Amino acid sequence: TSNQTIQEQLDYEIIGIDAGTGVMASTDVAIETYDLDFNVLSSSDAAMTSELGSRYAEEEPIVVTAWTPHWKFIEYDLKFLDDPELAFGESEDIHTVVHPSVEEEHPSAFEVLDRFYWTEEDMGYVQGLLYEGTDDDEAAIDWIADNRDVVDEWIEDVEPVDGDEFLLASGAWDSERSSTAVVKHVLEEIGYEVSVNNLEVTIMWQAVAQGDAHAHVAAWLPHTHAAQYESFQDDVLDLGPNLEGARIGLAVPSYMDIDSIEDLRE
Ligand code: PBE
Repeated sequence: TSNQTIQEQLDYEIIGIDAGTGVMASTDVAIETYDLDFNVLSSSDAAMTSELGSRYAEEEPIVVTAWTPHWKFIEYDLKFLDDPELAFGESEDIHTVVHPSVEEEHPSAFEVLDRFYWTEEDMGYVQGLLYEGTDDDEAAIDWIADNRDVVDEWIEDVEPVDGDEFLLASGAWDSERSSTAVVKHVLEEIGYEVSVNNLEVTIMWQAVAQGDAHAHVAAWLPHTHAAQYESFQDDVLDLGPNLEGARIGLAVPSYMDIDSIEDLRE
């Protein structure tokens, strides 16, 4: 009812994703920093967006852990809550990281991974297809067909290989399902046999650092994966941004009457 506080309306709950992600770690920091009396429910990207979809349809209040690029910002009218204390950092980039041995042992893959670079709009296109229910491989093939000239630049003059195995670590977030699927298909075009392993964030970094996986294209830096970068930077090679202008935070539907994380404090 109208005399409930915003905290009561929200049931003192923030709808989170998988524990172990950077956005969940930053949410814990935000709760501490802003002195919030909220519980963070952990689930998954899919479960969070499904809860968001049903509350949005009823114009009910909800706070979610959020990041962009993500189709939820296209499908729903959402706003990031202001974060004056920068619990979620500022704008960041998504980097490609490889095990140092890749440069010599898989020079063709190394070259393609080094060239891989796309935009929020590109990733948004693939995410839109995933949202419609297209599977990851089909979505990647669709984007590649539409962007033949871009992909041709990534593979131009790169020596093809003959079925060499290549392992990409990744995670089951829409952003990474999109980028990883595209990279997988481009590497397959030049002859690699690529497998994808979806892991927790820290395990994804560790797999590449230990050489259990060759690469991942999911390094959110400098903020979201600061802890993982700190632990593993000496054992991976950072090939720089593959997408610029990413961001994490807490988001609410724009029909909600709050603008800042501070508004969640009693
Ligand atoms: N994310 C998507 C992940 C990484 C990629 C922002 C949800 C995270 O660590 O928070």
